[in-house]
Amino acid sequence: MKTGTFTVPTDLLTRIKAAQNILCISHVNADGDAYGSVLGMVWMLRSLGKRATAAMPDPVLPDFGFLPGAGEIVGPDDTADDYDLIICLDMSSADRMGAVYDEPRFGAIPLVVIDHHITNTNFGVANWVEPRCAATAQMLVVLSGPLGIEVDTRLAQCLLTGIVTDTLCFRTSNTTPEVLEAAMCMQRAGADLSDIVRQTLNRMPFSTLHLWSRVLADAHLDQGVTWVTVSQAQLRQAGHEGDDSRLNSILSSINEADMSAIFTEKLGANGSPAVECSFRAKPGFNVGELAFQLGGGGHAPASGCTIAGTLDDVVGSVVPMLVAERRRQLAHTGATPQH
Ligand SMILES: [Mn+2]
Repeated sequence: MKTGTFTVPTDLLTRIKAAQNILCISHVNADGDAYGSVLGMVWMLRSLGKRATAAMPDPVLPDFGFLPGAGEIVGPDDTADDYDLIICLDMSSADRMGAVYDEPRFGAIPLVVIDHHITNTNFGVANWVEPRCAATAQMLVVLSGPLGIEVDTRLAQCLLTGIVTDTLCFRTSNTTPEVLEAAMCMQRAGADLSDIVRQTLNRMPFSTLHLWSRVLADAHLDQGVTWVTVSQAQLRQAGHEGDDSRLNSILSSINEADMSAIFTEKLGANGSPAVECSFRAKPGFNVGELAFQLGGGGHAPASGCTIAGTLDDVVGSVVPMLVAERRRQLAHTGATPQH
């Protein structure tokens, strides 16, 4: 398996090899790479004879129930307190662990980070952050080399799912030859590519179609930025739960826009209004920095943040920032409009 392009930090390898009972955590609002990498890590550790537990802050989404081990993922109330290592996967900052990180019980346990987000805050005692990888699952394909792991079908299925979902099936601009090599290795090891694509990208409930029909009817386009809002009332009417990255794909395919945004109304922890912002940028443009400035994170082509306030307030302040940011990037970075 070719892993020469990337180097796994020695301190991370040493800690993983020494640990015997490991908690693997991924992030709130989990996506395919979160599930694929947290379960992949568990399968890797178990194949080395270690005890490993996968934990996620939110209940497992039914869409990812097909992943080997998905039924074993525990929530915040079902973790133990005798782990000797915590591995955080696909997480750019500690707060992304949500309620699953129980500081009083876990504060003294060494915590390491494996992630591909360029905005990672390096919050572990050992951090492997590799923004050249398109998915955390791709990093685990690399990690399987120095750990001496023979990839079986279960592990391959988990890791290829992370790669397929984060690259939208090899369509994102960060789909390098190394991504394809990692995917090829997983397919050779038994992962079912067409099944993964069908399970993750090529299916949706009718409630999604219903929601999109309402949301897209009120889509906006202004100076190269397109956006939609999703209210709690619209989600309720459509009987729709949670987020949908495919709506991002639709918006980011609009000819006349270089940047796009989805503003989803949320209720904050204390009942006060908040808005989840999800940004996309065409090649040559960058929405990662803006999300970071607004307290979120992500990459140049895709990023997000959550801002306190009503839908109207947040849209009213953030859309002008996107418009200004696009104009600045057109002027200073040589980015060219994509239309
Ligand atoms: Mn990822």
